[in-house]
Amino acid sequence: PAAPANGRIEMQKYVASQISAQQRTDLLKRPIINSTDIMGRVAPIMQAVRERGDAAVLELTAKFDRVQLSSTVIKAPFSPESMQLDEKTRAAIDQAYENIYRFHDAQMDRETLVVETMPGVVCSRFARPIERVGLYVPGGTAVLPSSALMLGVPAKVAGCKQIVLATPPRPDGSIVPEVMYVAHKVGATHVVVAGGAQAVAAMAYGTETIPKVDKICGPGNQYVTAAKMLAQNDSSCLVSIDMPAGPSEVLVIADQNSNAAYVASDLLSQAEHGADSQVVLVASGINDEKLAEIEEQIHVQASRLPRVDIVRQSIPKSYSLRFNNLKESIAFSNDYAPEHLILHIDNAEDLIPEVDNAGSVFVGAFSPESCGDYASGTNHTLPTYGYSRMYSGVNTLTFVKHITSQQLTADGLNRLGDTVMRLAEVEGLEAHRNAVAIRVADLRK
Ligand code: HSO
Ligand code: ZN
Repeated sequence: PAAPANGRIEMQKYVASQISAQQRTDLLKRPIINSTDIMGRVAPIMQAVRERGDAAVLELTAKFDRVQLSSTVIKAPFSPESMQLDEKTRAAIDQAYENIYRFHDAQMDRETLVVETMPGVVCSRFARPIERVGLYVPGGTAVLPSSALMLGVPAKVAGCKQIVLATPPRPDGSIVPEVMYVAHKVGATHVVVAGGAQAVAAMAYGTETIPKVDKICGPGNQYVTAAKMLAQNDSSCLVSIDMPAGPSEVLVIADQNSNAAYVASDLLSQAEHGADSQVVLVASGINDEKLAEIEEQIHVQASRLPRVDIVRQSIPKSYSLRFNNLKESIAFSNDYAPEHLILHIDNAEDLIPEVDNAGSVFVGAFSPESCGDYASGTNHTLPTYGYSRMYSGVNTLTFVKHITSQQLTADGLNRLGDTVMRLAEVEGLEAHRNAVAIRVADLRK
């Protein structure tokens, strides 16, 4: 849709009772990502890195980032000069690190689960870190040390042995000191000085200097996402990924009592991420004046933002949708399955039991998404595009796998034997039956 001629920065407006079922379905959809086109462009990049390693990474970095480097990787320990920060920045990163560490440390699965399913039959489950992980930290229009924290801290807590962090270089070929400092704090073993599909390929296949990893996590643009998906589908490199990532999004539920300025500020904090950011205002039982107040705040606050040019693109693609009550509002939110859900309503915590789908929930007027984006402790690498229906955000368990085990006593095998033998018979797998029969025969002599 075209921007309004009067230059106002405003969302589209819908009223739930006045839209068709088809319109409702359309509002729930995210813009279609043309993945075949992108895959077609990414596949040759992956192939080049797979076949020619570092040389290809250096060429692609020269081509896409316009930086001619002589090496693709910085190994730990990182030099103090590479992570020099002013005191305020360092203190902010330290505090964020502490909170994120606390919350993710509490998620770690350190105890073995042991269940005696029947006498003499003991089943267990225990966690082990994924040994080598690749963390993709985007560059582009913003410097993102927060993404380095959100990926690096859980990897560290999980106990991953090799933590490889990849991020594109600045024009002078260096990595921003904030990201280097975080890499140091989380115990990264390597920083790959590359971005885009080439960085993903390098971590998936390994090069002469970049170690191959077992799992690649982190947000990124469409090329990075396509590269992660191609790598995951290529059994020759045996790598998994966290989740498919789309543009960042927020859904705010506001009512008649909400503070219009706060609501607008939250919508804009998401809208400034990119022209493709998805921003939805679900207005529950709001009158015309209140909605107008929020709209005015969006325009006024947006106009003052340094990234107003981005917001001018994302806000007109966004919309507000009015419902008569909270019940309908939350039902819509659950159908939309947002990455971030902000509950700008009184007693917001009472609504949590009704939340079925969301990456992360921000409860009440004093819980802006910004806190979760940076420093409260929760992770900001969250499922977008409606994937919060079935995916969790990145967490400590993203970096571990679970191993199960069992131990049967002779008595346990004797008790369970007939069941296993019968099921093996049903499946026509005689060797299976025999593995039990050969033992049970001895026990029953
Ligand atoms: N809202 C973004 C995360 C982020 N915000 C990073 C600021 N820096 C996606 O969840
Ligand atoms: Zn954000």
